[in-house]
Amino acid sequence: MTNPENDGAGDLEQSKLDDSKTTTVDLENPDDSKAQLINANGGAGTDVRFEGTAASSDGEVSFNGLGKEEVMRYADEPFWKRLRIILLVLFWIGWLAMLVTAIIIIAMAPRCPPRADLKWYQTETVYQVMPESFKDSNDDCIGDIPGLEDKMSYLEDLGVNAVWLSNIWKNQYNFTELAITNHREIREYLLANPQKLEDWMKRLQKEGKKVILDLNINQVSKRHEWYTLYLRDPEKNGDYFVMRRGSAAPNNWKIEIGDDVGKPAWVEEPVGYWTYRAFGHRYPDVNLNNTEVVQEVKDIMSFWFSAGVSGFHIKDVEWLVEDTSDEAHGQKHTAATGRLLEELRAVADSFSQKPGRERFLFSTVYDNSGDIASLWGEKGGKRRLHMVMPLMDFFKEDTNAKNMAEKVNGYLSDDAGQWLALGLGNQYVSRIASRVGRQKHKLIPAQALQMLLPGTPFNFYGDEFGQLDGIVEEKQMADLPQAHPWNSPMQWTAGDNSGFCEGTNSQWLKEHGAPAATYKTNNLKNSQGHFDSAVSSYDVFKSLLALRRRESFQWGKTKVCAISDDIFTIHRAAERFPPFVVLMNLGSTEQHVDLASNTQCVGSKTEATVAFHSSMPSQVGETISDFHKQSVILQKGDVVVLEFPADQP
Ligand SMILES: [Ca+2]
Ligand SMILES: [Ca+2]
Repeated sequence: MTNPENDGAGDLEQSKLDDSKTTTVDLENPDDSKAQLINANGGAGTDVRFEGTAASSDGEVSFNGLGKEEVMRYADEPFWKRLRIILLVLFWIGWLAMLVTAIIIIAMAPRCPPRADLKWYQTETVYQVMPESFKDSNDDCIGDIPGLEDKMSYLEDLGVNAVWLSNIWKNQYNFTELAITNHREIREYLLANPQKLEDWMKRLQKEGKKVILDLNINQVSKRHEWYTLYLRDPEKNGDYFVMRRGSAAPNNWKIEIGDDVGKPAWVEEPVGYWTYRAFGHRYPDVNLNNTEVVQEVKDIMSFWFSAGVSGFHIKDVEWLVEDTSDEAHGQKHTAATGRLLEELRAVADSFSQKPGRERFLFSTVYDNSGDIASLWGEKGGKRRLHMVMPLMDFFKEDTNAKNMAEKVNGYLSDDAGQWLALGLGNQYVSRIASRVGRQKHKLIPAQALQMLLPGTPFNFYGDEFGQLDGIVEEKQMADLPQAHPWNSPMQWTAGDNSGFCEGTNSQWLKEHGAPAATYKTNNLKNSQGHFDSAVSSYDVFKSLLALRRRESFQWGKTKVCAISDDIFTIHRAAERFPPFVVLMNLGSTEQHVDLASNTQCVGSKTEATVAFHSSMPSQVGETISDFHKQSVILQKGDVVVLEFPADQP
């Protein structure tokens, strides 16, 4: 129901409101019309109405202008007609000119050259240390993690932001690696617990630095909890190991690596239960076909990824999962290993959401026989390892350009997902400087190979200045089969114990070698001081590491050739960036290289700038033109890198 009184009062109010909100505009047009803008509902909306009066009143705004007749008279005059047409034409010409200019600018503007989407582990150089041999902090002459922490500034100066620590997990035996007793604890003599390591890694992360660890999962110590549980109840817990029941070994597989090579790989323990051991009788193989075990491995990875680890080196990758139904070939490179790698990759990927913080997985293989292509890449949606390192231990005293080209071409893959890890040495092989022996001049070409091929370089500590193998006396070698003179302590200086420790002799030094007698000259400080040559291999290493940051070396296409027995070439070219040619003389005499007759290997551009010269650094920056008339002269062991102009779009 409505109240009439209230309705009347409402109308009055509305009327007052209408008047107060009215603004009248006197157009003085021939019809004497007057336009009013009226707020008809108290401000919520606006009406427009015309009134038939020309008179002004208070509050009205009025203006004068041309009448319609006047306007029409001027409008018909030829001058104004022409002006209107000219202005109209000019407007459209201007508009079209702007359109055409915009199209030309867009079409002619130089496009940015395509850049590859590389992750940090593809652009950085990795430095591998045996923590026991790198730097001692407490005078027991066993290197440790605080010692390494102190030396991180050295790595930074070298241009390295990623360090790979080998074999740090708790082990049944000192200085060996196979008998891990706990994947979440650290060897005592390394002077760090997981929390300390985590704190350190998190500090490094803030500086953009990375730590990589070994992931040793193929076998464990017999003192590992898993094996203890197995012994307690083989029927219930046996599935954690490659185990078969029976009165005889399931097949005649032999141990192929380690101290027990050639012995049967199956051991009966306890009676009626056989466990498989690929690396020796003390190290039972874990059953990585068992989903519970795989979950344990994933948990170990997550534990360390969460603590700040940036990548894992998966050890003994070819041996991970066996196929006992295939007695002839089931010990190595099985299809099940590929499937396991996909599961482990998924864990790394789940920690890789933040750009620059991606986690990666890689492995070393010692030859490219077997199905190594199945280990890595992202083919057909099967994401496996990020990288594989076919160790370049073929590089020796007698290496020439031809056998090097053959080997390297065997590693290069057309699959962009199959990124290479480039390593010349590790703790299991004689050091590169010792391998080239009396052919010392070959050390620099070896470094160039590691730095300038497509992939990520992994430098073994000391190789950056050409450290030689240490010395383990023959008597000790007989007593200590695990002795490895190639991971003797880092030779920092010519001082006592080569600057590695200030204590007295330790078991570590006994087993892994005193520094070679040459350490007084063959040490880092000496190499940095240029005492024995104009350009040391340390200088070369640093220069090549910097050169590697150029686009063509980062993601360019690669062509590798031997243009003679002595001259090895690498051509690297990224689209629309300056291409490079690397020339190396592996022979023992001076060589004159005629580029013009080797265009299939080095390209056909006729002008270049010297980007690197191993024996004459003063030549860097000089321009060489017309290779048809002049050849490039290389002394023995020389590495020369030429930079060519980029292709224009
Ligand atoms: Ca120590
Ligand atoms: Ca295995």
